[in-house]
Amino acid sequence: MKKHRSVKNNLFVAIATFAVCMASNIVQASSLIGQTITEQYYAYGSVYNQMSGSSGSFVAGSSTFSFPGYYVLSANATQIIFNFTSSGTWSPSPVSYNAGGLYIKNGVLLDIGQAISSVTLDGATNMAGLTAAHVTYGGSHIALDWANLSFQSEVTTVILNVNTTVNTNTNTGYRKPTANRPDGGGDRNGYEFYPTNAYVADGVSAEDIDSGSDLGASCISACKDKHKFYNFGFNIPTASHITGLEVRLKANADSASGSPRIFAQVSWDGGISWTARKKTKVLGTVLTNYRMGTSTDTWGHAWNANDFSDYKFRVRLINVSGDITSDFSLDSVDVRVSYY
Ligand SMILES: [Ca+2]
Ligand SMILES: [Ca+2]
Ligand SMILES: [Ca+2]
Repeated sequence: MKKHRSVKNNLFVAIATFAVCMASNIVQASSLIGQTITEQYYAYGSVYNQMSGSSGSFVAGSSTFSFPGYYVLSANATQIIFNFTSSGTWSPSPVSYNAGGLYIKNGVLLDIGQAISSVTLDGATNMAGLTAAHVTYGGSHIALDWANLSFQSEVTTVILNVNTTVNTNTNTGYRKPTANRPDGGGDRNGYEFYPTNAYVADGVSAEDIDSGSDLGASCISACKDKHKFYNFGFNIPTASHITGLEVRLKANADSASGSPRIFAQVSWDGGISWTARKKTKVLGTVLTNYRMGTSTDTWGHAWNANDFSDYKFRVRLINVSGDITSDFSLDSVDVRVSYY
């Protein structure tokens, strides 16, 4: 008797896992250490410079400033500290400073040299009557108004908790190029058909047909077609700190033969110097987005905002395949820069 074997087909269910990328703010805790802090006394309706110690500066974490007969001023990473060295009462005064949200009748204006996100009175503060209403701040300045309030030698302390944390989630959004040029290597013509089609993601592509002049997979510089894209029109504020950049491509190849990939490099000096290459996965045969870099990846270069000017910034794409009949299609290339 023949035994019938039932063959079960195992059905493998591919579970697509979606990585949900939350847009999170990257914050950088900043410290006052090493920062030069300046102090200016205001009273009797104006700036007041008639006493030794009316104005001066010190360095947080390494020096102090003395206002003789009043206090010694110092700072650590997050606090500015007044320790009073004599006893007395600050005089009544008309308004002496009132600008940019800063207000002083009789008191002191500090400039900490970096943007302030908040200032609070520390719980150890013990000047009677001094409240949050006596502290104003804006930009890099803090104003303390202590008119009519008293202090005691070696007892009174006023401590400001200063928060200079900065938010680094600013980015340029994805910017498109408005200029292109083939670079040397391979057939020396890059995307020889309709290169401007790569400016906008619209399903219409620039084409590099039968890309490359040699099969050598290691021959990335000499044997492969390259194309530069530029004039992205970035407008990044001059003093910004660049945290990273992303190059995004929408591309496909005609076949997986030769494992076609696109490599990318970026330049900060008009194409004289280039970063190390990054590469896409093996391209599929339908248009797909490929992203290289992240908001915190500088591609190994210390960037200035000015490096992203149209005059300087370049993206170079290199089409790499082990099959010289590979065709590359590029619907779009765009770049997003993150900074604070
Ligand atoms: Ca070509
Ligand atoms: Ca072909
Ligand atoms: Ca296009």
